[in-house]
Amino acid sequence: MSQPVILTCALTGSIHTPSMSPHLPITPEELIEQGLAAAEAGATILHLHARDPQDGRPTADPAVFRQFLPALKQHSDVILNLSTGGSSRMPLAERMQAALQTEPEMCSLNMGSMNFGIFPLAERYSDWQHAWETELLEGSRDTVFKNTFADIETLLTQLGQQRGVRFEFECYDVGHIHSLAWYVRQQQVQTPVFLQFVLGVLGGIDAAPEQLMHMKNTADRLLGAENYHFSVLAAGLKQMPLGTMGAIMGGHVRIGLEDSLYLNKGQLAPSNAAQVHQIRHILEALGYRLASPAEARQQLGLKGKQQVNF
Ligand code: KMH
Ligand code: ZN
Repeated sequence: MSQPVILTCALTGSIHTPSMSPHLPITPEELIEQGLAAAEAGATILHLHARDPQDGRPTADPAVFRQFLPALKQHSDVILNLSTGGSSRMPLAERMQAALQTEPEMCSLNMGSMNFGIFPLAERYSDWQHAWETELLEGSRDTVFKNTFADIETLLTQLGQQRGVRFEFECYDVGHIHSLAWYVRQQQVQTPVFLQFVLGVLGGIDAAPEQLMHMKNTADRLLGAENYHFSVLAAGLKQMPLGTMGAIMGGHVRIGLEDSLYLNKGQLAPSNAAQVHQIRHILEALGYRLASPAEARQQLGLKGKQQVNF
């Protein structure tokens, strides 16, 4: 029997904006409701960003995270993974504050500076609810998503070594895998590592099957297949097909409204749980099952939900 599939559900992110879908969770109450529903539907991990409850603008304010983290922890066994990516225009010190204070089991760690173009989304919509939405989208044309080696080392040290946080290493291209392999060789990162192959972000590798194979082959060559677990995150409409391909390749899957607002072309997902149900149906039809949080904690070497600070 193939290994159970660790399913990450990324609830809201900082790419999509409120005017793009009425189903994108914004407030702490909506994040709690959608997070628990996604966990109930089978999600193993929730990848979490926060938003200003007033207008949906991305925020990294620890006080906002603290409005929803305790309820998610109390009412589910799901693994809570805090983003240190925030939004690409935030400085790292701001992006990592919530994780420093709450000391979660997992955090994302972005493995390189890059362009992160979400400005093409602006031309697909018209009646905007908030002025900040088009400013954020257009602003990505001239923003570098900064993740220098010093930034990476700050996260490895202050969250990894000092707080026992394990990482979802976000790799948007093969160069990011090269950087991670270097840190493994420097013994600054312990194996097995958990790689998130991110495909389809404008500025990173494109979302095509041959590129997923290229990322996998690169990780095998630079890390060794026995030294990493991988998950597949494809942005937009490639989310379900490339995620499914990832599971078939022996990997794990990430879905969620952070990365795609859709179930299918032209069909908005009515919730994060609907995407969980969809990928679960596909995977189970192919003979796979979803991993429980307990199985994933064991496989990824997590510290346990009682070791967090919320
Ligand atoms: N939005 C994803 C493409 C992070 O939060 O650290 C990448 C991401 C980064 O989730
Ligand atoms: Zn994220």
